Amino acid sequence: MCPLCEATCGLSITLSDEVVTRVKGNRDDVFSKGYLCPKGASLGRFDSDPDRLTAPLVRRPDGGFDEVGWAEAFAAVERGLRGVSEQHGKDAVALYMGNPVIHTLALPLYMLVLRERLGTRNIYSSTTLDTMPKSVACGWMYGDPLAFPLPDIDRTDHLLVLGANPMESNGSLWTVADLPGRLKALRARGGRLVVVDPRRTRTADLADEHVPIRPGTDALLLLGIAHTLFDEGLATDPGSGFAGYDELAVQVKGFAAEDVADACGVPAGTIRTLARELAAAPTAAVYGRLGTCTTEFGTLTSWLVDVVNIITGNFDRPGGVLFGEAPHATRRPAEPFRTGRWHSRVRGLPEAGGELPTATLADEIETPGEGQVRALLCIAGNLVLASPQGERLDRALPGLDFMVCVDPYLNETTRHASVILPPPSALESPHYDVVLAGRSVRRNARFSPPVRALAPGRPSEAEILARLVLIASGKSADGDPGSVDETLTDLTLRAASGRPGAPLHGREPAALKRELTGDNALERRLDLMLRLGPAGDLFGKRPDGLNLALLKATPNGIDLGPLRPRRKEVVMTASGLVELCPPAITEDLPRLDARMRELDDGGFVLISRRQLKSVNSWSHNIATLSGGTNRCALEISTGDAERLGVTAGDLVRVTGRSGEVVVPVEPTDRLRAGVLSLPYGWGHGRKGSRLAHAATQPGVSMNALTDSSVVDPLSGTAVFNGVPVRVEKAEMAEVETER
Ligand SMILES: Nc1nc2c(c(=O)[nH]1)N[C@H]1C(S)=C(S)[C@@H](COP(=O)(O)OP(=O)(O)OC[C@H]3O[C@@H](n4cnc5c(=O)[nH]c(N)nc54)[C@H](O)[C@@H]3O)O[C@H]1N2
Ligand SMILES: Nc1nc2c(c(=O)[nH]1)N[C@H]1C(S)=C(S)[C@@H](COP(=O)(O)OP(=O)(O)OC[C@H]3O[C@@H](n4cnc5c(=O)[nH]c(N)nc54)[C@H](O)[C@@H]3O)O[C@H]1N2
Ligand code: SF4
Ligand SMILES: [Mo]
Repeated sequence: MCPLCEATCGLSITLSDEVVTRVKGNRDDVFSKGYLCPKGASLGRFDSDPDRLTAPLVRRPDGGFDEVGWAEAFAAVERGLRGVSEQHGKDAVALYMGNPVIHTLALPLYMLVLRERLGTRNIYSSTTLDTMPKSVACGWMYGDPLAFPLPDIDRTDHLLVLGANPMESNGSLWTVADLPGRLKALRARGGRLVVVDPRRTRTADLADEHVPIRPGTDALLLLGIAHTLFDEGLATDPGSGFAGYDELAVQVKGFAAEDVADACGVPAGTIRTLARELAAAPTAAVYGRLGTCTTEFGTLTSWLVDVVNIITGNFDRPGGVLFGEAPHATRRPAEPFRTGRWHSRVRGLPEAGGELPTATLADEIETPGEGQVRALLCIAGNLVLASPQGERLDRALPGLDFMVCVDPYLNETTRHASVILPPPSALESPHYDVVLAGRSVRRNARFSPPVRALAPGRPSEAEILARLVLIASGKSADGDPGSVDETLTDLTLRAASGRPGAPLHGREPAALKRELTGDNALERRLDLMLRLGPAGDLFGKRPDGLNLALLKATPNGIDLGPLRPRRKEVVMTASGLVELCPPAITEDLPRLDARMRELDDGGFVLISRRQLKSVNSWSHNIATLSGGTNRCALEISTGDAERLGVTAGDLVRVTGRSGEVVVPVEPTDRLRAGVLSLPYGWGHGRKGSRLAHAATQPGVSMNALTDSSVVDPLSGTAVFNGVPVRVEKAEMAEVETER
C-alpha cells in the first residue's frame, strides 16, 4: 500500500536486483482497484533517492556530521536525552510527531508508550497544524476525539465540500482511494457537488457550483446555513439520543444569511440556496478540511460542519456521514473528553488530546525558566517548513542542548539535530494502516509485507522506536527492543482475558500469546490487534474472523463492506447523548460575532495550497515530482496583478507579521480578489541540508509569513489560511542585493 497520502492505494511493484523498476496501481486491490497518482508511481524514486540516509549521523563539535554505527548513535541519544532530563526534569524534553507517523505501521504502535515513558508535558504533533479542531469538536460532541463522521461518498446524492481540494490531495480525514473517480461517479449518477473555496480549485472545476468565499469565514457561512434551516422550517430535530437541539436554534439567532453575507463575501441568496439544497436532497453530506481547520475559527467551523449534517437528518446514515470503523482493536478514551487539563508554560494555552500547540514550541524553547524545553525528539517532522513562523524555530532549534530526529533526510529541520536516526525505506517495512483504516469509507483490511529485506545490521523503524522507548524508560538503549512489545502484548492479553465479560475471559494469556503469528514482535502485535478487533477471529471464537496470517494469505486485501450506522456504539459523552451545543464550543461564538463586524476588505490575505505532485515538505528532492507545473509561485487574481503592475513570473515581495519572502507571481482567474495562494512545503536549499535536487528549485517557505502567536483558541491549532499580508512588486535591484 502506498504510504504517501491518506488514500492508501494498493500497489503492484516490480523489482529487478532489489531495485524498483515499475510501480503500478494494483487492479485487484479490494479498495483502490488499480488507482494510482503520480506520487505513488514515483515510489521507486523515493526508495532510490541517493540523498536518503543509510546510516545514523552524529554532530561533530565543529557543526558537521559524522556517519556512525547504530550502537554508537543510540548511545549518544541515551546520553543526550538522559543528561537533559536528569539535570532539568522530564518536561525539559519535548516530543514532536510529524505527519508520516500515520502512514507507517511502526510509528503509531510505539507513540503512546513513548509519550507515556517520556513523562513530559511537552508533547507536540502535526495534529495542531491540521486536524485538532475536528478532534476537539468531535470530542465535545461525541465524547471521542477520534470519532470522525465520514461522508458516504459512494451513496450520497449531494456533497458540500468546504476548504478541501480532494482532486489534488486525494482526501484527508477521509480515506477514499480514487476520490477523483468517486467524485465523478457521484456527478454521473445525478448527484450534486458544491465546493466552497476562495480558489477555484480542480475540485471546484468538477463541481456543479463553486462558492468563492472570503478566507476564514466558513463558520459564518455554516451558521447562515443552520439559521436558514431553522428559519425556513427545514431543520430536523434528531430526537432522542441528541441533546441541545432547541438551544442550537437560539445560538444561531443573529447569524441569518443576510447578517453573515457581507463578511463571507457570499450573497445571502446563495447561502439560503445552499441550505435548501442540503435539506431537499434525499441524502447529503457536508465535508470540511484544511481550509476550515487551520483558520482562527477552526473548532467552531468543524463543529458546524457536523451540526449541519445532524439537523439535515444526514448524520449516521447511509448516503450522509457515517463513523469510520477500523477492523482491528482500537483504544477508546478512558474518561469523558475535555481540554485544558494542563496549560503551556509560556502562553498558558490549553492542552488538547494530551498535546500542546506546536505553534508555541518556539516559545517553550526560547523562554528561560523552570520547565524550559532543552531537548527535542522529533519523529518524522520537518518543523522548520511545516510550523507557523517556521523561521523562528529555525533560529531556536540550534539553542537546544540536544535534538534527535528519526528521519530519512538531512533536511531543513534535521540539519539542527545532534543525532539523526534514519528509518529504512517504506519498501523495506511491513505495512498496515493502523490509523487510516479507521477513517476509510469502506471497511477493509489489507497488509503489505516488505518487498525487500533490510540490509544486514540495519534496524527497522520499529526497532528504532523500541530503543527510544527503552531510553525513555530509563533503561539502556542496547537492551532487548522486543521486550517493549512483550510488555505491551502481555498487558493487552491480560485485559482481554482477565475481567468477566472481556472477549477472551477464561483463556490463558500465555497460551494466547503462543498463538500469535508474525515475522517479528511488531507483526505479532498487529496480529493481536486484528484478532481482538470488531472483525477479528478472537483466537478461534469467531473462526472466519481476521488475523494476520489470513491477511498475508490474501494479498489483495479483504473487503468488509460499506460503513454502517453505529452512533450508539461510538458516542461516549458523559450524558451518553450527541451534544449539539457543547458549552466549551458555543462560548466561542461571541468572538466570531465580533469578527463578523470588524472584517474589512482592505488588505490581502494569504491561503495555502497543496500540489498534486508534492508530499507536504519532503518530496521536492524527487526529480520526477518537481519541476514543470510543480513549482513554488504565488497565485494572485488577474485584477490584483494588473493593479500591482505585475505579470507572470515577475517577482513580488510578500510581507507577513513574522517575515517576508520574494517569490514569482502567477496571475490567475481562479482566485478571489484580495486573496493570494502559496503552495506550502517549499523553502529548501538551506546551508547544511543534503537535498541536492530540491536545492536546485528551492522555492520559498509559506511559513516565513505565518504568525505563531495566532491560533484557534479552542484547539491550539495554527492558522495557515486567512493570513494577513502585504504584497508589492519587488524591484530587481533590491532582489539582487538580497542574494
Ligand atoms: N503554511 C502551511 N503550513 C502547513 C500546512 C499548510 O497547509 N500550510 N499544512 C500542515 C499540515 S496539514 C501538516 S500534516 C503538517 C506536516 O508537517 P510535518 O509533520 O513536519 O510533516 P511533513 O512536512 O510531511 O514532513 C515529514 C518529515 O518526516 C520525514 N519522513 C518521511 N517519511 C518518513 C518515515 O517513514 N519515517 C520517518 N521517521 N520520517 C519520515 C520527512 O523526511 C520529513 O522530514 O504541515 C502543516 N503546515
Ligand atoms: N498531493 C498532495 N496530497 C496531500 C498532501 C500533499 O502535500 N500533497 N498532504 C496531505 C495532508 S498532510 C493533508 S492534511 C491533506 C489536506 O487535504 P485538503 O484539505 O484537501 O488539501 P488543501 O490543498 O490544503 O486544501 C485546502 C483548500 O482550502 C482552501 N481554503 C483556504 N482557505 C480557506 C477558507 O478560509 N475557506 C475555505 N472554504 N477554503 C479555504 C484552499 O484554497 C484549498 O483549496 O492533504 C493530504 N494529501
Ligand atoms: S493517491 Fe495517495 S495513496 Fe494513492 S498513489 Fe497517490 S499518493 Fe499514493
Ligand atoms: Mo496534514
